[in-house]
Amino acid sequence: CEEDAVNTESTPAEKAEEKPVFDKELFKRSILYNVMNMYRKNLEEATPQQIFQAASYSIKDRVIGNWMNTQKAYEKEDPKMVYYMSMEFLMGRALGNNMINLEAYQGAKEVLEELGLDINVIEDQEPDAALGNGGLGRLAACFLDSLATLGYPAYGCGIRYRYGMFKQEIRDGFQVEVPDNWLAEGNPFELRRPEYAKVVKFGGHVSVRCDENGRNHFVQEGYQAVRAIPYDLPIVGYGNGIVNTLRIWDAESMGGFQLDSFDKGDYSKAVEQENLARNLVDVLYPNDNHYAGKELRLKQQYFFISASVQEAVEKYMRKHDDIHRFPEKVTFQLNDTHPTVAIPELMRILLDEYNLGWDEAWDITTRTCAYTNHTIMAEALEKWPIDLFSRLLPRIYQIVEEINRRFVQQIEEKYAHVYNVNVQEKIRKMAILYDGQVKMAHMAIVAGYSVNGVARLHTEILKSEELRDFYEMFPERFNNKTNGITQRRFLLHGNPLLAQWVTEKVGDSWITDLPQISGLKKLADDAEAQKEFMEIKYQNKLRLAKYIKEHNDIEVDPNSIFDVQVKRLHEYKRQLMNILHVMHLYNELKAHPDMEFFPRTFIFGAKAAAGYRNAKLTIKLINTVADVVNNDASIKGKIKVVFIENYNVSNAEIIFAAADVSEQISTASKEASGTGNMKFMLNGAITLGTLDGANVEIVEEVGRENAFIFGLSSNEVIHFENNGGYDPMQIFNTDADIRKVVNQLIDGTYSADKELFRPLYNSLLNTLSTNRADTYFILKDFKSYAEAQKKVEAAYRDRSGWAKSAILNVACSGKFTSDRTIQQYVDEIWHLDKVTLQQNG
Ligand code: HBZ
Repeated sequence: CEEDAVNTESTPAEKAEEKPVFDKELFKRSILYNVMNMYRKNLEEATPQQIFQAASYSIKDRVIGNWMNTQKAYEKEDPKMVYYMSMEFLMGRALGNNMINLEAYQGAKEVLEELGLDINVIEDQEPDAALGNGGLGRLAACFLDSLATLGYPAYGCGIRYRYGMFKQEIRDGFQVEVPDNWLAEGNPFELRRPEYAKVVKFGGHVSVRCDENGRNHFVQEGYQAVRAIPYDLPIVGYGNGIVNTLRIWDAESMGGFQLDSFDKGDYSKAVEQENLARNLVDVLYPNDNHYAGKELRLKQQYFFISASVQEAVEKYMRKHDDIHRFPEKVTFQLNDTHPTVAIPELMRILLDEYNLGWDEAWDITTRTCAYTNHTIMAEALEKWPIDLFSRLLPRIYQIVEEINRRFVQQIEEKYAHVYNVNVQEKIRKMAILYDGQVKMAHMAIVAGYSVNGVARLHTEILKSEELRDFYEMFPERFNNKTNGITQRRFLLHGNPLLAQWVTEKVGDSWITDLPQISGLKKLADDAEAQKEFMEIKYQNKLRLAKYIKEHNDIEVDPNSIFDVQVKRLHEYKRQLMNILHVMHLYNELKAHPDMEFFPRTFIFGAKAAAGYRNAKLTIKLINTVADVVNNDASIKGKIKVVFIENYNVSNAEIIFAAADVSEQISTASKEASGTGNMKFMLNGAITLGTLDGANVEIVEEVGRENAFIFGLSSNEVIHFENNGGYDPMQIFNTDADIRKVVNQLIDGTYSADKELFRPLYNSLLNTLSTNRADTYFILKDFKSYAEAQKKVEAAYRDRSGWAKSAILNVACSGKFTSDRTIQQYVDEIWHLDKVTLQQNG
């Protein structure tokens, strides 16, 4: 029927006329001019870093016109906007991404070639903008890419940390954290916007003044103030002329010794105020899925939120006169609970600056704010001590108290006369203020018009377990938005060979419409296509092998199975289970040197939070095992173990492209979604995983026969947890293979210091070390994992069968584009309208 359809679209020639092509000559002249103008050099004299800077300014020139047009169109059309509020935006590098989205990559590559330059070398000069820890921060970056590409009006709001996620160095097998001075050479794409500066106030106390009408006014006095200065980064949509804005705030001192009139003449306070500005945005907290309760972190949260909310309200009022209609033009999406002070901050502005009554202000706020939950891990939940919170944010705290008072009343009204419900128990579990703590998730749910999880399973667990009481009270607020990733970075940019191949087979519509990639399904059985696919995978494995040789000085065999686990290091993600299994395979090979064995390369990449002992020790263990195994000539290189230092967005692109096996082995129920799993799938790696997070949906799309699924189900895990755990000693005592590897942690096999890995041993067996032994069911799942690994090996021997499965993974990845996720946020939560523009050349 496709052939019969009447074609109303423009011909390719007409299309070419509509779309301005990238002007290569102009780009070339611009680079040469920039090198000269910025450095008084000609190209031959310039360093690669200087050429990167020059090229970035040339690309920025291409972006600027579209950026102005977009913002003018928003000004004119006055569409509803989403403000994506996030402590983290893990953007990675901008130059390559901007060239890709301007559809200028190929042209730019050719120009650089003509100038005798390799585009990869130029791109490698750029530091990653690593303003995030992991999944949550990278999701925010993918969302911005999709919002711009789909043409939705959006702002990202965040912090311009002077130091992003630390750089990881491995010394003697241990992780060492090195500061990430990403702004050292300047950031060519950013714009400082001092005209939009805001003042943010901390501390002091609240006075009540009664006006002539008998109305109370609340005034914060004796505070310390900081000036928030926004820096704007362009977010370029793919081929559509749209450029949105990521606005990140820097902190500057108020200058001079300006203090609130209350404190005039207080020298030490003035010095404190200077220091506050100096430290506020120094560094990103490097914890993922762990709440540390640091005062400076709460200051960071309020700082960027107060500035962003003030700006959103001011921007709205520049065009409108009725604040009551604010939610018709503005929505705030809170990326986890970190930005939840947006709720009382918006209330404060409406109550204290616009003099609205409580009910009016509450109505506006609760129609504006929506909340995304990214974890069920108890240790990640933000619970601020009331004394800290109220001291730092006295007026905000008063408002939180009132929100809580009314909510508790609502609980009482709802349940007072319900048979079998203990109202006090409900209040204990649900109140925002309880036990001396401010529970941020509770506030986000009570004030949010939408609460969403990030994969279907995760949302179901929220509803039935962690947030059950809230779901019972506000069922209509709960919804799921399964995560996604941008194919523009993780296939088009990261894997040019596969991208080209896909385009040859199904056309290039997948770039903005990923489900079109399903056209590959019909090729999965085609011997020629399988051969081509495997050749591309081989080339990508060579590229990664070269990276590993350069960075680790380890030779790996590109014909071996590349089995990869890259993600943050966390016990629930079970890197420990993976390396214990490697130790087991090594034991097997040593015991049976002539056993059938397909060569394997186990690749790890992971940063551990600086204070997370067992995570850091797992890195040491991986490196120690690598040293032993890689240097044991008797196994003839059949196993190699590689720990890639400083896993980040840029080397991730190279790693995903080269993977055969994608390790997604979290304890079922613990990984909210995962997004690395999707990046691997898109690049044709096969998932070896538990039925956790979005793995469930991946398997649903590709078919269980095209994945290796093992281990306890989430229901089984939750059942054990609700009944006091399980007894790992029983497994230890009965399974000789497991006993052997666990004992090897403390018997000197891998470390002369037998006590070195004792904490890992204890975490598996010793109930004294934690409240329960093997909290993450590593020994429980080990056997089933080892069996799945055997199936991987057998499957890989069948080259054609493997190629078929891998191609099907690519073909079935359409659901996991962040374009789909964003469209669902738009349709079901935000209700935005698209803006269309012509792209400038
Ligand atoms: O968010 C991750 C989830 O673990 C992952 O399953 C999901 O795919 C991803 C996107 O939804 N969560 C995080 O990355 N969380 C953090 O990085 C984090 C950072 C600071 C915190 C708490 C969590 O205080």
